[in-house]
Amino acid sequence: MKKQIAAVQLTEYLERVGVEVIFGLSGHTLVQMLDALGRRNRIRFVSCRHEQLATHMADGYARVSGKPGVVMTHVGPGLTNAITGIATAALDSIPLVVITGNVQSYYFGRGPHQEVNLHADSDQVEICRPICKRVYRVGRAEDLPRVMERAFHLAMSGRQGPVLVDVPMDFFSAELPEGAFSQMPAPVARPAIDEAQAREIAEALAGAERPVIYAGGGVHIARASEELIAVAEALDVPVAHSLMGKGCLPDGHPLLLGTTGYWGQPVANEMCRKADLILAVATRFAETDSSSWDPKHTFAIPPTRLIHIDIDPAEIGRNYPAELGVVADAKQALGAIAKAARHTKPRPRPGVRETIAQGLASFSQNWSDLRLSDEFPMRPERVLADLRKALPKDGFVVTDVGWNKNGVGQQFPISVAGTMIAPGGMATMGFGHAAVLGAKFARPDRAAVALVGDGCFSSNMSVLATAVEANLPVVWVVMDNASFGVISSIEKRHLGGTFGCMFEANGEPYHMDYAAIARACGAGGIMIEAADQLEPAIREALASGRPTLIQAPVAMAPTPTPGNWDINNIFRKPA
Ligand SMILES: Cc1ncc(C[n+]2csc(CCOP(=O)(O)OP(=O)(O)O)c2C)c(N)n1
Ligand SMILES: [Mg+2]
Repeated sequence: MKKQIAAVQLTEYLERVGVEVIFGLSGHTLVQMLDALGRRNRIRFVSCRHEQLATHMADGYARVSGKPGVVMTHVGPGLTNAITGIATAALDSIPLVVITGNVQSYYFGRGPHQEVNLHADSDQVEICRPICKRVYRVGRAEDLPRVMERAFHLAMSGRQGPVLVDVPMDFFSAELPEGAFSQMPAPVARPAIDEAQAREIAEALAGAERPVIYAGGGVHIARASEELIAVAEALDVPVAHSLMGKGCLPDGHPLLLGTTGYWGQPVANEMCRKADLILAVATRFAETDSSSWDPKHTFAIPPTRLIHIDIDPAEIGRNYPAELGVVADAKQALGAIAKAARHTKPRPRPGVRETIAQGLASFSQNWSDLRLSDEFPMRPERVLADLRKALPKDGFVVTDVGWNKNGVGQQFPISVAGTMIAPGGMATMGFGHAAVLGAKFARPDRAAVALVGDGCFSSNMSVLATAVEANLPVVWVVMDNASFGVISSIEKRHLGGTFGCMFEANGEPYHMDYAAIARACGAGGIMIEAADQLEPAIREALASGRPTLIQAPVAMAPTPTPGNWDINNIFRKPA
């Protein structure tokens, strides 16, 4: 029987599975794979300078493309560097297949170079167990085809997430019979609800006095926003959403309440709290979206009745008791409910649209002047407003954590579903400036801007090199306040100081010249020196066709917090 090297066959298999890009970083354990990828030259290999960034890039790619992101890392430090990115994907239910090299199988346990073996021989996979749907350490070269099929199947099925495939390096070089990689992942029908259940839910919403639909990030993963709009409109039900659900209805839709929780909209919190029935779809009722589950603020369930649809049975009943839980794909379920809704007559709910419009308008008074402010360093609200003007409606805004995420969640209109990308569950600093590269790779025809803080950007600036090398014309808008701003605000508010949160050198605020660093890396770099320079700079950067960093000095200014966050009850000033 003819034989072929496993790495060559794996490369061809990845092509057949539909992989178009792998984000990774080399190491001796990967050399056979890199050679195979390079010789075929069909899958792009984006060579990164840090594995965390590679994983965030693959994550951004997966969020936009709807396909699994593929990452390749070296043994030991290669994999441990990737942990934060894998965890970030896991907590946002993003499918990744992470292929990691390991030491030679025949030296397991003897302590070969870079082996992790404190508790068991070559057991680096154990580090990933809590953050993966499944970890595989391939036991024999012959198992590699089966394990790869399992990895793609598991990453994409049910609640999506990362799967790790750990491959002793000698297996990549092993010869396997040609055609060894014959098993393709099966197309899997998503869990559905039946007609009777759909009718029951549609009728419950139609008959309710103050119903609300609450949409989570899973609505975007399932690409279900059209179906969601159809349900809301057919039954005349307002829609609130989590941070990750933002964009589920286009901005300005008369039934759109906006984001709930600590950094949300008062009218969204109010209507959710007073609802008699909530249909929650693809959400885990995360802490900050739910005002730390305090019934005085966002959700009071019970007495509010809850119908909860989620792909993962573990989410149903976890934070709030549901009168009906449904395990289903959001797109299928909402489609079925929209169909059933055509046969119902929703109860008239006069004044709902007016209440929403007034609520949103009166809260936005908080920043309507600030959006136009010429102050310099800039008001962050002006940064948002100018970015919104310059970014096409279908362009991506990728946030990190900090003012950028809180501000975008609350104050940045999104009118095309899936165009806001943020690290929700892990709230990982260092996500946005890398994930934007993956988003751009997936949709090169659309603009992609990362809005990030200076803390984030300076945590790992090698994204600049990767964007230049991979020729990905992304734009980074770096909000420079010389601090870990949101944390310094919390410290200041509760304890009076900002120790450990400010960037300082020789007792002065320490502003790095990120624009110059970008230019030194071969990217564009623009330093903003007056507020009115930002919007034209963003337009110029987007039109330039090259990766460009725009540094915007900003004032320290917290976002309004109409909801509740339990941490505010904890800190005590020492006597
Ligand atoms: C990896 C990681 N470390 C620490 C934190 C805690 N944290 C949340 S926001 C933040 C500050 C972010 O600073 P910056 O990027 O400058 O944004 P700013 O708050 O100034 O707007 C920190 C340290 C985190 N979320 N992730
Ligand atoms: Mg900052």
